[in-house]
Amino acid sequence: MLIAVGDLDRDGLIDAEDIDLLCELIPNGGGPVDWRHDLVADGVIDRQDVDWLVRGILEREYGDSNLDGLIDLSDYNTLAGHFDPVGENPNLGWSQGDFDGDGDVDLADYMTLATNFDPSGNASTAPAGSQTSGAQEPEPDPPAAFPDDALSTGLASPSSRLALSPDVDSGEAQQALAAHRQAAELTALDEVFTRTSSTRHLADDPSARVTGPLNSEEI
Ligand SMILES: [Ca+2]
Ligand SMILES: [Ca+2]
Ligand SMILES: [Ca+2]
Ligand SMILES: [Ca+2]
Repeated sequence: MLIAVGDLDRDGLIDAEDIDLLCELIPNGGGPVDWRHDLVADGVIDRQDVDWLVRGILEREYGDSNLDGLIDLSDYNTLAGHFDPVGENPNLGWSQGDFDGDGDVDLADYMTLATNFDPSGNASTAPAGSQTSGAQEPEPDPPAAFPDDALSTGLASPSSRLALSPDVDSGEAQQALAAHRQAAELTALDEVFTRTSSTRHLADDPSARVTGPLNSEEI
């Protein structure tokens, strides 16, 4: 039987499980390399191979948890629902929002999704190097506080959060849904920040919210 390039677990599908499998191989990437895993054939398993699987073979982008070609509220909700910055859940993978394959669903994964947010599915293949694929650096020991620069450039910036919703195109219902989900997400993130050293409370910060018709119950 022919196995498609990229179908690492040979189940007949090229999907998120194959991405997860490839990410798990990276720490041992310098060891004996199975050529079927070495998608960018250079003798090592590394981020290049993952990039090729995601963008070249699947023609998707980081942040697309369900690999449907859109990076939208559905993906956002998936990530928010599995937000796990200390990696407590050992089963987290791409389809739960761990886009950099480091075993957690954290701020870096969130920023990847936010950066690539594209609910209209333009499927633009971004120029190499412009995306946050998480290749830059391993996470610091998870229970520690988020790096200060991540806080100042990331969640602490209301504009980076607001960027998640204005392009949603189907009107007030979508906007209300976005605002509602965002409120829930802000609350969840605040719990994280409370455990760390941050004193900022996004859920209490009107500037961090989408203002829109929100007529269902408050969280
Ligand atoms: Ca597979
Ligand atoms: Ca390679
Ligand atoms: Ca998606
Ligand atoms: Ca991650």
